[in-house]
Parts: sequence; structure tokens; C-alpha cells
Amino acid sequence: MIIVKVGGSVFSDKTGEPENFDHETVGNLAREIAQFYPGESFIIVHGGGSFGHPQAKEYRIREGLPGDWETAHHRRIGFTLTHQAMLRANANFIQTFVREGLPAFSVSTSSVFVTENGEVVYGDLEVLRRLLELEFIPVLFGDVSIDLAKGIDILSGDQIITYLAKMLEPEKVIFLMDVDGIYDGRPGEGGLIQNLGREEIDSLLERLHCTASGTDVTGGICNKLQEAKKIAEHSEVWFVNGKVPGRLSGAIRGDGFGTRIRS
Ligand code: ATP
Ligand code: IP8
Repeated sequence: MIIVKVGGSVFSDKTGEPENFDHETVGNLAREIAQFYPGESFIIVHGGGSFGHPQAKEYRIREGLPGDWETAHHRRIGFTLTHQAMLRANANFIQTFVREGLPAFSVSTSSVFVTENGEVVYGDLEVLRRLLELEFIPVLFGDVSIDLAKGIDILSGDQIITYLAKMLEPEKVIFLMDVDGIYDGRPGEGGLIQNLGREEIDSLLERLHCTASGTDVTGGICNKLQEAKKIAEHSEVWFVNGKVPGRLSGAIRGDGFGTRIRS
């Protein structure tokens, strides 16, 4: 089984209009997956991109539910609106995959996982396992979550994958981004790292100025690398450019261009 994370930067322009969706890129990705399915089974997880992130930020969902009723009520409305925005992103994915003849099936993340400070502490994988057995392609997404510490929070697609990797032991996890892989510095400045050992990730995080608490100074890459380190305990991990046709296929075959993390 292969888990593919379609980053928000791949299927939408995060700096563009709210809820813009790159149909052409996602269509290309679906066609590449169709070359390997059903011989290979897949789980797709997509990020928030220009769908979930603007609402999550506006309503400060990550701050949880406060004691003050008015503020909490406003945030509850934001929680619902953020989820609805993610359902619209997900509907675009399902439509595009089905058009390519793939039985993609939406699995609503916030109904499956419970978090504690944004980390999954409970996940009901029964339906997901059965969907895989029945040769569906489950499509999950970064979403809002019920959170044991804060009441509500945001669950990133990257955190979902860590949990899935631990529970399902996939053969491979492929992160699709809008750059060619992991750079030793900012993209365009540092060189592209083609082979990265799991044990080298901590020193790379230091060079990228990612603090231990995961403060995001380089556009989400710190969190992604921290999760990749955990995922690599269970599976091979690839980071490839999802905007360039053929790169996903290369990672699936194992001879692709990008960053490969040895477990
Ligand atoms: P999302 O988490 O919303 O789904 P995503 O998976 O596409 O989005 P981002 O959080 O946007 O990923 O992180 C990827 C971005 O990180 C790239 O667009 C890239 O410009 C930026 N980045 C910063 N530093 C690095 C680095 N050292 N190597 C690779 N990418 C980097
Ligand atoms: O883009 C975030 O998921 P990510 C989801 O995978 C929301 O980090 C709702 C902002």
C-alpha cells in the first residue's frame, strides 16, 4: 500500500483567491495513479491549501474553545465553516479521480480521528481498512478536529499520515509538494537532498532553524520533516514535485527524482 499526500501547494495557489483548485494538476496525478491501480493500493490524503487555511486562520481554530460563550460560539461557527471548505476541496478531488475511472471514496477526517493538541490520540480505521480490502481508494484530508486538550483544533494531513503509517505499515509514503524535494536551506538557495538518512533529519532541522517546538519558519517544511522522521520508522518516504508530470510515477516505481528518506 502507498500513501500519497497531495500538499496544499500542489492542488491550489495558497496566495491566490480563496478556494482555487488546480484541476489540471490533480487530473495528471489521478492518471499517474491509474497506471498502477489496482495492482497497487493507495490512500490519498490532501492538505488544506486555499480551502481550509483562510477560514482556520480567520476563526483562530488552533486556539481551541475558550470559556467565554460569545467567543466560543463564534469559533464553533468557524469550525463548521472550515470543515465545509475542506469538504468542497475533497469533492473536487473525488470528482477528478472518478473522471479518470478511479473509485476514490471520501473519508471525513474529523469523524474518524480525535486529537490532543493537534496530534492524533484516537482513530477508528475499521471503515478505512475495509475500503482498502474492497479496492476503493480512500481520500482523507487535513481537517478540523475534536481535541481533548483544547476542545477543537486543526489536524494536519501530515499528522494523519504519521498515524496511518504507524497503524497500517505502508510500503511507501509519498509527499507531493510544489518544489523538487527537500533542500538543505531555502529552495533555490540550498542544494536538493536526494538521499536523506532518518538519523540526519535532526541536524537538517537545526540548519533550517526549526525549533524543538516545531515553530514554522519555512512554510510548513519543519512540521513535515518532523513527521517524516516518525513515518520513516515504518515506511520508505519520498518528497517529490507534484506539479511536474511523471514525478509521482517515479516515486511509486522507486526510481524517481526527488528526496528519498531511508528508514
Ligand atoms: P499543506 O501542508 O498546506 O498541505 P504543502 O504540503 O504543500 O501544504 P507546505 O506546508 O506549503 O506544504 O510546505 C512546502 C513548502 O515549503 C514548499 O512550497 C517550499 O517552498 C517550502 N520550503 C521551505 N523550506 C524548504 C526546504 N528546505 N525544502 C523544501 N521545501 C521548503
Ligand atoms: O494543509 C490543514 O491541513 P494541512 C487543514 O495538511 C486545515 O496542514 C483545515 C487548515
